[in-house]
Amino acid sequence: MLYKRSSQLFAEAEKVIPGGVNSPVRAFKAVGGTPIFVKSAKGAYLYDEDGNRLIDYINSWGPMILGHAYEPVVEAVIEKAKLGTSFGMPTELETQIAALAVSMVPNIDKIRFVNSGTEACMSAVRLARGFTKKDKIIKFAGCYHGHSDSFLIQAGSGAITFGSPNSPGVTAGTAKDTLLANYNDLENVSTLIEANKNEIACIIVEPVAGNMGCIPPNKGFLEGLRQMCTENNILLIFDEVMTGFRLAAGGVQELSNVNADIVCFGKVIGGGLPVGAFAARAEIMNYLAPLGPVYQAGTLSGNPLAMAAGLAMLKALDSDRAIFERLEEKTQYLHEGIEKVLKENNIIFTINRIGSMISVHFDASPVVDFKSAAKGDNETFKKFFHGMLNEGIYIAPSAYETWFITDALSYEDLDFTIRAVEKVAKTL
Ligand code: KE4
Repeated sequence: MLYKRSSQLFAEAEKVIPGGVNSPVRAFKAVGGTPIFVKSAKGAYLYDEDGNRLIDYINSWGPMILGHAYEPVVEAVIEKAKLGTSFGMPTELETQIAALAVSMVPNIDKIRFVNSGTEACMSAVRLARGFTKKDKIIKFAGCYHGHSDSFLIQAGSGAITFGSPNSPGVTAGTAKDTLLANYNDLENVSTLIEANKNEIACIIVEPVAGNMGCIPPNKGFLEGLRQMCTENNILLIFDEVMTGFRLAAGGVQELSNVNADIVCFGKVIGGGLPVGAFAARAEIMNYLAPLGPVYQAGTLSGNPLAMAAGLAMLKALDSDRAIFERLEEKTQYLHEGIEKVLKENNIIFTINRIGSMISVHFDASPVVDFKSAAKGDNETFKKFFHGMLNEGIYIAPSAYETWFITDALSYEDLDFTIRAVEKVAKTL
């Protein structure tokens, strides 16, 4: 694979954009080499600036669940753009997508749209603090809820990759209100709650973690969090920015039958345009301005183009619920194929998978939390990443990410990918 043009473009970008990228994980720092500049994408494929075609397993970090340039979304955005691109005034479209989202997701009455997953999670925590009149939050090491100050404490995703899970610029005053727990460790959470009696506003959790690789909750973990929150007047926030409208129409609440108090969304809900959202029962959401005292706002919140894309996406998922089974079947097929060829080549690995999320870890032990995820052999991962790229497969440029399967992937694409893993395994 040639990357001459991408390298030239990266050198240009570095002159005017910090690190040449607008989001750190894109910079390939964890795997080395220069980032790929994409020219276009369609379905399961990316077409880069050097004319290479790549099978995409990142899909913009989750949104492109139906494949790139999905016609109904593209058409909806084009038509809407002709009627104006932003008004800063209410539109019927916002009510339509809000009503559809509320009908698809359990245990929410109202939803507020924002422009990113970070904004959704940041606002959800402020709402929880305002509603409970308590200051502290519990988050889990390795979970990532965006780059708001309160979350950059042992954060996952790019924060781990760059070894700055506790980012400079986050004040001690902020950090003291963020308590850190271990994922899948209920005893640890219970100890934190006891030590901070009546001071904790919320527990925010990725109900399926996707920012330290893919880590499903152990049996009883979410149920345990629910019970502890109910018993201690703590709000349970499910950060479903990754899992919402991906693992099921109703997300992990539907899969687990565990009800969160506030749910955060991003990625899929915007169909590839900048959309985040947070939702809860009316009693909580009515605490938000202009109805209640908790302030939250945004010039481009509910932007018509973003809402048009999101509505087209949610309509497609709502009308074809079989997609979630198709995604699960394709991901299982890929899992079994990769597992077979890695075993045949005596590679030490473990694979985590749930629904259309999967991750490959180069370590033998089960990956159930940040500590076990960090044990993965990163040198092997780097070779794997670049080997797959050379075979025309684009996976996350970091071991601390999950792959996102899209319905646009054919079984031929999956077989091609498995054969690529087989070739690369021989070089590891
Ligand atoms: P955004 O602000 O990036 O839209 O969403 C933040 C966020 C919140 N919650 C979860 C569970 C998330 O996964 C994310 C963002 N995910 C990363 C990928 N691991 C975004 C990629 C990036 O930072 O460029």
